[in-house]
Amino acid sequence: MKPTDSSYEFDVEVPPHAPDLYDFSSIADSIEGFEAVDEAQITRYHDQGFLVINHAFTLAEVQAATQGLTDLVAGKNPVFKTIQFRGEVRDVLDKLTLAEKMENIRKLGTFTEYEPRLKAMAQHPQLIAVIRKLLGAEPELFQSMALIKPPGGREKPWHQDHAYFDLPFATKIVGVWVALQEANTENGCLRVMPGWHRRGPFTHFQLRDWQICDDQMDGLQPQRVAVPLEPGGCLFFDSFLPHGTPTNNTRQGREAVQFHYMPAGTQKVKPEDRLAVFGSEGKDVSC
Ligand SMILES: O=C(O)CCC(=O)C(=O)O
Repeated sequence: MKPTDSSYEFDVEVPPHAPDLYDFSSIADSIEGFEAVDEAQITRYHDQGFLVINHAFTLAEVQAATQGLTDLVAGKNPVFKTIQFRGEVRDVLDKLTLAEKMENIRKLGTFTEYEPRLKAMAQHPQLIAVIRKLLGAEPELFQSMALIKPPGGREKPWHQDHAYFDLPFATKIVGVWVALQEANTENGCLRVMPGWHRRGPFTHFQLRDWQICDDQMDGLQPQRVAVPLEPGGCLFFDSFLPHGTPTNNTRQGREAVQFHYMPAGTQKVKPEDRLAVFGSEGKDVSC
């Protein structure tokens, strides 16, 4: 691996978020294992915009996926370059050990075609069966990402995932966030706004990230729900569900992978079409 290769990406530094931006008032309900998904859970997903399953993946599956990520970072597949490191390590990357690199990664993207163990997780038959029910259509995986929040790892501001996708506004999309390490309320588990997927698209702004304005999410603690997960647990969520994660101010890392599925064969739209829905231009709004 040649870590200083210019094809790697580096994160930019952003100001800290308000200390109460991710305060929550309750913990999400959850069910045990893929087998527990019944009609009532599907109805609940459509109402709440999310579904939490504990122990969906076995520890062996989690370990295999984790090793797959580590091998990608170690350069075992030299073609794979979609890694975003923290900006602070830009000039010293080639001096870091593998463990140090792992501590300084923010994201890995689009990896399933480069790593069979991660592909196996994304194609897990029981996972796909749940998504098929949630979508009401044959699922097609169109995005994969590893979200690594080491100690000190930065926030992911409140946003709707659909605002990132050049896909028709009316397309149903299901995201799956799988914990590879414990994600708890302290080290940066997700926060969601139950039922808010039914409010449609929110205007996004390029601030600390491509995000919903903080002012719009202010004072909502009573409605915010935290989604702690043990390794192997996962969250299914609608692409219109506002969600975010705070800075990891603990000494405990938090690693996860995320997959997104659309109905098979969905055709892309132009970025301008997406921005007409989610962007602020021409809408007389500011943040
Ligand atoms: O894992 C995280 O910290 C946030 C991930 C997320 O919300 C996203 O990438 O859409």
